[in-house]
Amino acid sequence: MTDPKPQSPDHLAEQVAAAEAAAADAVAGASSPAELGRVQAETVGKRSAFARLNTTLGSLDPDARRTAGAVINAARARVVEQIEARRVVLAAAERHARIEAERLDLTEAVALAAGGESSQPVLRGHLNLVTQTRDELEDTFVALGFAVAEGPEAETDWYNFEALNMPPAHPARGMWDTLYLKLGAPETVLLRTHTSPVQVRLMERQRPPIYAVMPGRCYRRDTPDARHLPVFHQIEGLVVDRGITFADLAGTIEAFTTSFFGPDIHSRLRPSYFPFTEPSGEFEVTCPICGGDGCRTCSGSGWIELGGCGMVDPNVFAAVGIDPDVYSGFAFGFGIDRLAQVRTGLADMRALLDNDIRFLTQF
Ligand code: FA5
Repeated sequence: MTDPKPQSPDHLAEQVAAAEAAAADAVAGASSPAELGRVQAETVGKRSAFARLNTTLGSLDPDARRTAGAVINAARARVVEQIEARRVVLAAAERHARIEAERLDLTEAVALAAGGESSQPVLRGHLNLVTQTRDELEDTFVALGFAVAEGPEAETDWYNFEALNMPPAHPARGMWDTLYLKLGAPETVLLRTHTSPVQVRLMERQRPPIYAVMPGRCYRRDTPDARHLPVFHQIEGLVVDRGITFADLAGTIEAFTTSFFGPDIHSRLRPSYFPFTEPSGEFEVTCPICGGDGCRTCSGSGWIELGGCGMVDPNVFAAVGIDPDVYSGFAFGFGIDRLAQVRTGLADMRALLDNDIRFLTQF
C-alpha cells in the first residue's frame, strides 16, 4: 500500500499523526517480546509508513522538506520510545511467567500426605542406627551417674599415644594403623585412632572425682570388611576417684550390660594388654543373638567381645599430674558400630554406610 503524496504541510502532518497513532496501537497490542519485534519492523522499519512518507519529501522545496522531515522523524522517535518501554514490560512479564512455570511446589507432597489426590505415603527420615545406639548408650551411662565429654577428632601424637604411655617408637603403637595429617612436623598430627585421648584431655581439665563417658568418631587404616570400617565410633569410659578397684570396673561393666541389653545378658572379663591400663582386660557379653547357646555370630562360643578395659596405668596419671598414691581409676572403650551390629544381628557392618533405604527403614 502506498500513501498518497502530501499535498501540503497540513496534509503531511495528518498522515504522520495517523501513522503514529496506528503504530502506538500496534505497539500496545503486542503481547510478547517476539511479537513486539515484528511490530517494530512494521512500524519504524524500512517498509514502515514513516519510511514511505520520507520518500515523498523529494517533491517539496528545501525549506518545506527540512520541516516535514523533522515532523516525520520526531513522530518516529516517539514510536521507538514506546517500543522500548513496551519491551521492558513484556520481558519482565515473560521472565515472571517462566519462573512460575519452573517453580517447584513443595507443598504438593505435604498435600498428598494429608490425603490429597493420590494416597502415596511420605517417608519420614530418622537417625541412623549408629546414632540411635550412641544416644541410647549415653542415656544408659547418664542413668548410672556418668557425665558425657567430647574431644577433637584431629589429635596430636601426644594425646593419642605419648600421654597414654606410648613414647615414640613404642611397639604398642603398631596396634593401631594410624592416618597422619600433613600438618606441622611429620607424624605429629593424626586422626585419632581411638577415644582414649579424650581421657587425657578430661583429666587435664578436671580434677578427680571423674565419672565420664566419651563417645566419638575414630579413624584407622583398616580395610573395610564385615566387622571393620575405616571410620567408626567408640565410647570411652573413665572413672577416677579414691579407692577405685578392679571390682568396681567389673561391677560397672556388668551394671551397664544388664541395663543396656536386659537382665538375660551378662559380662565377663579376659586378660589382655593395653599400654595405658594395668592390668588390662577384654570384656565380652552374652551373645544377644543366641542368648549364650552358641551361633554363627559368636562363632559358637556364646560370648561376643565388645572392647578393652583396665585400671588406669600410673604413667598416664603422671602425664596429667594426678597423684597415683591418692587416686586410682579404671577405663574402658568399645565400638558403637560393633555393638549396633551385634545387637541387630547385622552380618556386614558396611551396610551401615550403604544408604540403602530398605536397610535403613528397618531401624
Ligand atoms: C582400643 O581402641 C582401646 N582404646 C580401648 C580401651 C579403652 C582399652 C580404655 C582400655 C582402656 P581396640 O583397638 O581393641 O581398643 O578397639 C576397641 C573396640 O573398637 C573394638 O573391640 C571394636 O569394637 C572397635 N573397633 C576397633 N576397630 C574398629 C574398626 N575398624 N571398625 C569398627 N569397630 C572397630
